Amino acid sequence: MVHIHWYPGHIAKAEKKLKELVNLVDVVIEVLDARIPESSVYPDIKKLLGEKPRLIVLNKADLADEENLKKWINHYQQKTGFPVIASCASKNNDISVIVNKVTELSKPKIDKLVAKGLLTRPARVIVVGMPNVGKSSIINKLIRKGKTKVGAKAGVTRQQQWVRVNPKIDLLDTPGIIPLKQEDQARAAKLAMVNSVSENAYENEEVAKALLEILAIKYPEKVKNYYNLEDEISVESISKSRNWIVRNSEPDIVRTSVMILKDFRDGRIGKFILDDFS
Ligand SMILES: Nc1nc2c(ncn2[C@@H]2O[C@H](COP(=O)(O)OP(=O)(O)OP(=O)(O)O)[C@@H](O)[C@H]2O)c(=O)[nH]1
Ligand SMILES: [Mg+2]
Repeated sequence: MVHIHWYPGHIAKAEKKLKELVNLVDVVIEVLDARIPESSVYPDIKKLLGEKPRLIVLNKADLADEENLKKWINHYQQKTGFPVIASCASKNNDISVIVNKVTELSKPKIDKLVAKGLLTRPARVIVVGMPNVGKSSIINKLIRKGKTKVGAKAGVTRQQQWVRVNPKIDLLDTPGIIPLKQEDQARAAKLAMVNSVSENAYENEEVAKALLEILAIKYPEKVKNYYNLEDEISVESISKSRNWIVRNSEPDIVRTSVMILKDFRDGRIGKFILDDFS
């Protein structure tokens, strides 16, 4: 069993800060890790965002099982009613899709302002997500598209840096980092597998073992091929196949666990999705 240690005090603070940021915007870009489309969702996202329009971005799609990802995209579109897209840092064409979807999502709000007799203005947007899912990569791509920084806005409580992506979109230049609260330990373990959890919060050996247990059920052939395994998929068998042995002919579990996690995170073993539809 994997144990992930959270820090409740930090979580309460992070939640408050995130709420403040979300209050400044019209549209939220929610970034999830495509390898764990369910486990990278913030459990309290509905409470946090209310009815605020949301674009769901399944990032790191280059590391995810493509066929399965399509199913997840449909699933989330139906479940949430919001647009859902896949993206990855190495491609630039997904940025125009993000820009178009965000413009569409903000239109009702902007139209409402105009209907009230107010001046039209660009939609205000923030990118939120769990640690390490790729928020900064997406922000940077959007900013490169826009380039012009606009000053801190008047009338907001905190001085924030906004960037004009185009005449219709202002982006908050700070990612909203979702606090790492996850009471469900199985989901928390998956967050650790994709490197979304600080390394101090878990043991590599436990997380690597749990990862192999999932892969052995969902993608056994890929793991066997990559590590040249005959039959059994385990940290021990991989350690032996690599000939990583310590004193007394014991498999080097520590070193092998670190390697397995790195191989998985770098996409070397294959493209995977670890979650199941719930
Ligand atoms: N393979 C792959 N790696 C990605 C992708 N997007 C981001 N990364 C990598 O993932 C790591 C984290 O990306 P960031 O953009 O810094 O993520 P973040 O959400 O801003 O992270 P925090 O600010 O720490 O919460 C970096 O090493 C990126 O290079 C992607 O689409 N595919
Ligand atoms: Mg970042």
